Amino acid sequence: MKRIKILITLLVALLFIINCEDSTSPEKATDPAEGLALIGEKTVQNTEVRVYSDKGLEVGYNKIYIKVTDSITDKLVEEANVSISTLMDMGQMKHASPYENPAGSTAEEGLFPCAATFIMSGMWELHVNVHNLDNNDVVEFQFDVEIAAAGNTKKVTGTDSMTYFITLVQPAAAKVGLNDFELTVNYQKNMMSFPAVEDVIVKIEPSMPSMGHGSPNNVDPAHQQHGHYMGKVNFTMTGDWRIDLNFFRGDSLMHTSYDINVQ
Ligand SMILES: [Cu+2]
Repeated sequence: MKRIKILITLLVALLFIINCEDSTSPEKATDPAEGLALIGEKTVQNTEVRVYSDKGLEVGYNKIYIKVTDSITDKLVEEANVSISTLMDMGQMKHASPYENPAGSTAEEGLFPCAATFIMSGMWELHVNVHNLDNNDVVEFQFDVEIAAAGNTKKVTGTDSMTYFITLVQPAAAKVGLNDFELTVNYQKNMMSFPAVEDVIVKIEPSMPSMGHGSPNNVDPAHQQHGHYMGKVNFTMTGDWRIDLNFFRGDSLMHTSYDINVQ
């Protein structure tokens, strides 16, 4: 009996110690970029920038996370005006691509979220501009990044003769059943500007060409914000599916399709 009492006392003491250690441990115990892929890191003046993505960069929609650190104090900077831009130098000509900047000047869970839609594979420049509101540094970073080939972005000419870029964002890994379906739509205003298209009607039609059937309960992608369209796609069995997408602005504007293997 005495032994059990001692044991309980020890256990309570141990729990108390663990609790104490927890409450006094440094607040930045976990790296906000944990689990992300590091694309590049550079320091200019007293500001260090680290660029991350979910995995490597490829043709299509890439979420990009910018981590800003004061290189003198080694403290995370959570107040900054961060913006990115993209550039591909093809010799005779240069062009940019669609990209998205953080909504505000406060970091979200320690990082500044951006996105870049690379429209072709090869070497690109990723430019990051930071106005560090902690130390007032205004710095510009250039990262040379290699973009892997992938089939997520389609270049389509509309019936209005404009060039559009349609990018499949979701599903990243298609499964049997109802999947979230997300597209981005941009148009090429000029070589450096690819604004979001927010006013088109999208009709989705999945089918299994090898078996000659479609599926019920699909939801046409509707515009949310910044050229993102969200809907649902229903894959009723595994195998090779085709998703036909028709775009309308009044009259028919354009068509594209994606071939998706459902595991
Ligand atoms: Cu190019």
